[in-house]
This record gives sequence, structure tokens and C-alpha cells, in this order.
Amino acid sequence: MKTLKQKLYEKIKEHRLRTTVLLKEHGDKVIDQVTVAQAIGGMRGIKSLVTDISYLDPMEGIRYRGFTLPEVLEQLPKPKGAEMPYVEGLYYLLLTGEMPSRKEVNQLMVDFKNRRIIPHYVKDVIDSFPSGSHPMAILSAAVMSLERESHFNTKYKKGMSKMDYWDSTFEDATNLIAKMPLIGAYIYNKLYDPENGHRYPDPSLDLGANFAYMMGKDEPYDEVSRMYFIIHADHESGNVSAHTGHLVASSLSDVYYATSAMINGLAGPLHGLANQEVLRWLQGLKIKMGNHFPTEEELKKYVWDTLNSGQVIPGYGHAVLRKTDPRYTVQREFCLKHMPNDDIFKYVDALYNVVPDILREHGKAKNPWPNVDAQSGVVQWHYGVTQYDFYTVLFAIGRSFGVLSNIIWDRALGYSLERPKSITTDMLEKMVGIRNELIPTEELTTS
Ligand code: HAX
Repeated sequence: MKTLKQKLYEKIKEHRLRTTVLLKEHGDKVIDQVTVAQAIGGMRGIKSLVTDISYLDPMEGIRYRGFTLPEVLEQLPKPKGAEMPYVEGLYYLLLTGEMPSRKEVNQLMVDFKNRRIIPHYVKDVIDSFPSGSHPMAILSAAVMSLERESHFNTKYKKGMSKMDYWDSTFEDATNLIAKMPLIGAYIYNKLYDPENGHRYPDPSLDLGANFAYMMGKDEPYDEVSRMYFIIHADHESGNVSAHTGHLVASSLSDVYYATSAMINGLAGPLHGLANQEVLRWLQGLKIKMGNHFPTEEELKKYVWDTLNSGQVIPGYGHAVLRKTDPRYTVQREFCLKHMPNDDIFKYVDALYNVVPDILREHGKAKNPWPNVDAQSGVVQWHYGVTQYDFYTVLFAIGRSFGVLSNIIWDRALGYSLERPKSITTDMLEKMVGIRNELIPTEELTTS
């Protein structure tokens, strides 16, 4: 049986030809245009990134390598009797585009287990953070401290062919992915459960179950972890975390620099941090309601009060999606099955019935439907992870699977250093005919 790395190399050799033909024979064909609104408005919708790992359809939601989330959850191999598949299998799928067999996943699990050691200095870095530090800042620094382990850097310094970049990047990426859950669990225990203390990994457990064990959480938190890491893994390449990882890696910074940067991008409240914001907002609602469950009118008032004070409704809206996020739906179904009477789930459910109509009436958000973050904190809270500052760390562990798979492929296909062109507001005004003064032509054309 071929290892994941051997299989990946076969795929890389096939794919390189496709990219070469596209570049050499069709490199000057136009695939998109850019409007003023796109240039000022965060480059929404401009087709300017290429990835085969995942694709986000506005109406359907995410597909990993062509598979919808329900298909991924159904078809990836699972531990005996489990509902949620092995996360290790997802890595195989993202990298190769093929659903792995149980044997292939077993082989990969051994590889992951061999890489799942965190050097002592990483723990020292975590331990040395001052109190009040956000767990995402600690995670980012912990990942950064591992940079000295980079195989890519060592080989690059010795002189390495561009055709071999992918190989040491694969080694770095797989080492880091295997360590991320351990780092996350260490941060959790350090910040919130020092009495339980640090647990060493259990070699008999898969990545998700071992994470649950190291967090000190009982079943079905292993299922929750597998579900969580899988649904957060990738959302094509333009979102802030994925794009940051890709951008930083495009300068040939190694995966430790790129992943730390990805984590920093994810830590914003408009992106990954929205999951903690949702819980904070829900807790605010609960406190306001005292001992009773809100009526529909009270819910509507809470939502309107948030909007009228100039804040966004966390967990709703999306830059690309125009329907309920399938990642929300996967978690909702899990809640309906395992925790239908959970107090906070009832709030989330009740809000789902009022928020979309209010956002429509409010008239700003292009997408009034819930995104992944509207549900994810609720599941964590139910299983005892009530420290909502930590939720984005869980997102980051999941997201590293997609970002790192992309970086391996970027290196394999020789994707270029990212360098879009900026222009000044004066130039923009001239281009649309607001100003008539002449602007030197070279300023409009140089790169
Ligand atoms: N509540 C209130 N207003 C909202 C809104 C919401 N949930 N979503 C969008 N809007 C507003 C925007 O702030 C914007 O207002 P201005 O014109 O005053 O700037 C307007 O509607 C148009 O925005 P849009 O085009 O619909 O959305 P964007 O692509 O600009 O932004 C966001 C997408 C996800 C950032 C946005 O919907 C938002 O702020 N949502 C709440 C935060 C959130 O849940 N973030 C997580 C998103 C999923 C994710 O990335 N997870 O990691």
C-alpha cells in the first residue's frame, strides 16, 4: 500500500502538467474584471486565487474536493461505532482528492502518532504568557516557537530544487498538524483547568479522541472534536485565515510562520472569533431575561437593540454564502440528536426563527442566514468547554488542515509570490472620470 506521501507525489506529477498548460497556452485569457466597489470593498468575489482543496458555492456551501459536508461525514472511515469520522482521513482526502480506505487511514494514524510530540520549550512559551492573554495569542506564539524545527528552511539554506519544495513542506505541515491539538489542549489546561493539569497523549487514540482525552473531557467529546475539526477545515482560499496562510507562504516563509499568521487572521471578530462573540451575546440575552425564556417579542427587541447600537449580529451573514451555512446545519443536527433540551441550544433555535427576517428588514446584510459560528459555541458549552475565549483555538486547529494542505499544493505547483497592484484614490477618481488632472501613465501601469 502506498503511503499518503507517495500517493500525493503521483497526484502532484499529474497536476503539474495541467497548471503548465494553463499558464503557457492560456495565460493571457481574461477570467474576471474588477469594479471600483471591489477594489475598495475587500476584493469581494474577484476570481484571483486557485485551489482544488475546496470550493464554496454561495447557495450550496462548502465542498471538500467535490464532496459536500454530509458526504464527507458519511464516506470517510470512522472509529468502530462512531458517528464522526477520523480527522486523519480528512487530511488524506484534502491532499489527494480521494476518499481513503480504512487501511490507508490506519497507516496515516501511525504516522500522525509518531509526530505528536511537543518539545518542552513550546510548553515554556505557553507557561510564560502573562495572565489575561488571549488563547489565540498564545497559540500563535506557541506555533511560532516551533519554527526552528522547519525541514523546509534547513533544506532551503543548503540549496534545494523548486521541484522538491513540496516534500519538506509536507513534512513540516504534517508535523505541525499532528502537534496542534496537543498545543491546544495544553493551553486549555494551563488557562482553565490547572488542577487537571497536562496529560500526555494516549497512543491508542485517534486525533479527535486523543484531543478529548487531553482536554479531560468524556465521550462524546471525541465525536464533537472530530466533527468540529472536520467542518472547520477549509472554506476555499479567499477567507482571511486561508488567504493569510497562503499569502505568507507565498514568500517561501515556512509553514510555522504561515500558520501563526493564519491564526492571527482567524482571531478577528468578523471571522473566527465570531464563535466566542455568539456565546457572549447569548449570555447577555440570558442574563437580561433573568429566569424566564424570552418571548418572541423580547428576542426581537434584543436583536434590534444590538443592531440599533451599531453592532453586528454575531453568527449571521457571510461574505460569500447566501443560504444557511451547511456547517451550521451539521451542528444543528448533532444538537437535535444529542442535546435537544440544552438551554442555550433553545435560544439559538429561537433566534434562528427571528434573526433572518430582522436582518432583511434592517436591509444591510446581503446574507441574513446563520453561519458556522452561530452554533459551534453551543456544542462546546454543552460538553463543558464553557470558557468561550477558547473556541477560536478549536477553529484554528481545524482550519490548519485546509490551510496546510493548500500550502503543500502551492509549493508543488510552484505558485508565485502574491503581489497584487495598489492604486491611489486620485488614480481611481481619474479612472472613473471624477477628476481630469493628468496622472503620469507609468503610475497606472507599473507593478
Ligand atoms: N449583523 C448586522 N449587520 C450585518 C451583518 C450582521 N450579522 N452582516 C452584514 N452586515 C452589514 C455589514 O456590516 C455591512 O454594513 P456596512 O454597509 O455598514 O458596512 C452590510 O451589512 C453589508 O455587508 P455584507 O456584504 O452582507 O457582508 P460582508 O461581506 O461585508 O461581511 C461578515 C461578512 C461575515 C463579516 C458579516 O456578515 C458580519 O459581520 N457578520 C457577523 C460576524 C460573523 O458572524 N462573522 C463570522 C462569519 C463566518 C466566518 O468567517 N467564520 O469564521
